[in-house]
Amino acid sequence: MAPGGSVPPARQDTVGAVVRRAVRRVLLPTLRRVPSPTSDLREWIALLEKEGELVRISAEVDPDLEITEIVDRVVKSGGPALLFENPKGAKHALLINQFGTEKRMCMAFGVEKLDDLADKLGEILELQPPQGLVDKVRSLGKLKSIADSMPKEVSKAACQEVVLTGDDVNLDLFPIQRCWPLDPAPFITLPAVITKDQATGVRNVGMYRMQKIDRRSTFMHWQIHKDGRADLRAAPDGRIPVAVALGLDPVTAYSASAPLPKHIGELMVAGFLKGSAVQLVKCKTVDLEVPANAEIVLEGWVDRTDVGIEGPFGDHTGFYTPPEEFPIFRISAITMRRDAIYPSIVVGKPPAEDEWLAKATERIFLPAIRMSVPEIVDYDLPTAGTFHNCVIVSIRKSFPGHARKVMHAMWGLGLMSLTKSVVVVDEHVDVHNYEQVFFYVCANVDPARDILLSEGPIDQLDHATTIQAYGGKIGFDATAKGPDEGRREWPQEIEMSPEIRARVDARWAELGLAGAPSGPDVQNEARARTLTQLLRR
Ligand SMILES: Cc1cc2nc3c(=O)[nH]c(=O)nc-3n(C[C@H](O)[C@H](O)[C@H](O)COP(=O)(O)O)c2cc1C
Ligand SMILES: [Mn+2]
Repeated sequence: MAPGGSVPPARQDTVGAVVRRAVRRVLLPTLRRVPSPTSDLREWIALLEKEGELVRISAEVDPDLEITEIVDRVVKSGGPALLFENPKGAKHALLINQFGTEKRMCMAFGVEKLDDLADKLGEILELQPPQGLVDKVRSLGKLKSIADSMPKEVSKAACQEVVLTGDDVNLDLFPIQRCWPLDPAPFITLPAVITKDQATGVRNVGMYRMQKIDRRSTFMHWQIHKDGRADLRAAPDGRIPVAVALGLDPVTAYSASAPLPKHIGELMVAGFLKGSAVQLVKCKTVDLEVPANAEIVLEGWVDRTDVGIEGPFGDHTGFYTPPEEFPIFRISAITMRRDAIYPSIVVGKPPAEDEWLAKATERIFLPAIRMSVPEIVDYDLPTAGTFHNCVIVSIRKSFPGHARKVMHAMWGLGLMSLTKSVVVVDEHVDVHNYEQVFFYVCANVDPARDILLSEGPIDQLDHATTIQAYGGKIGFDATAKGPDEGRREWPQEIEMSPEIRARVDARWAELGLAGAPSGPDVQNEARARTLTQLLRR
């Protein structure tokens, strides 16, 4: 390096680096600021429209099967949200496919990528006793954001502009879809169903399909492992009040589908993810509170002895779930906004719109899973595995049998316990790169040694098990095994040396191969991406 000159080269670099860092950290985020989560469905629709992510359809379209066929084509081609303004036979518009792409899911949460959600939650979960003043102030800020997330009660709400009771209660007002040809009736598919534990008063919110029976009643599809079902089971007099909120802001709607432990409030998590508390208003005919920003609210009762045969229903498993006994929801009031918009979703053979609800859950729950199983680096629930059929997990392996420990942990963790198969790989494997995972499963597994068969609770919707909701589990240990696990010497994986890679990188332009990938990693990544995209389309 030549000595002299007015500014020493090292100093110049440092100033340049500082400026570059400032631009990257301060200016760029301001320029491409992602909009914050929206406060209600109408603001969300306006945002979608502004961003070219929503198409209004004014032609009359039939909620009986026809909407499904249109939406299925749009979802599978990565198309926009749809607002059907004239559904046949109904008084209200229908919004669908609001969650159907990764981009819209990120818009809903006001993040650039879904992984940012994990970072946000991880910061809170990993709160440590603060060291020093700066740390204390930062921790206080985080604690305040939790306190500010608790739902708040308000006295007036748009969702009660119209109140219908008695004979005026009429589900025929809404464009409830019959989704698939063998469905016996229309189903409400995107509800936030609110109940309370009668003993503790703890509120639960869950998303459970509701088959329409008549103008004033539906089934309530509370599966046996779910919190809503537990609230009914525990009711001292066998009946509980129920409120159903339809047409929420997208984050609160998502929170109803989140598999949280029973004592953790879905609406608190929604408030935290939104950055503002969910506002609640008291119901008119039952002792419950509902999100004030809802478009439509159904109030009523469910009684353990008041049951009927629900289904079949074309489900997210890709099959029809067979008819089965479920409780009936008797509606005592419908409250709503004037010109309320009815929200819907169609599930079916994957990929469907619910894929991105599941992917949001996968990312949001990573830090929580790491709290119990810290050796987990990352995990992936393949869409084709319909949430509960398969989980791929990468671990920092540090003792014999470690992969099996993680399999058992997954089978013991909340609703993850329902998963049928667990694939465990080493930390350097990209769990989202299915081709890479397949390589390690094929290469590293000795089927006589590395497969763990077990049994346990299985998702109630699973049709493959002999007994409903109980069956087999399989674990694949695709990690490297060495002498510490009593195996012969494990071979080394092939890798080019860093020096040669750097040399070829430096010479790439000279070779006249410009435009081609400049190294094996880039190459593999590019191939993996196309494969993942194919799987997701
Ligand atoms: C679109 C959609 C439909 C769903 N339908 C049902 C259903 O009919 N019954 C059910 O038990 N779970 C259903 N789920 C899953 C539950 O919403 C999920 O397990 C949630 O954690 C339940 O809340 P809980 O844990 O408070 O019971 C559905 C999820 C989605 C995304
Ligand atoms: Mn719950």
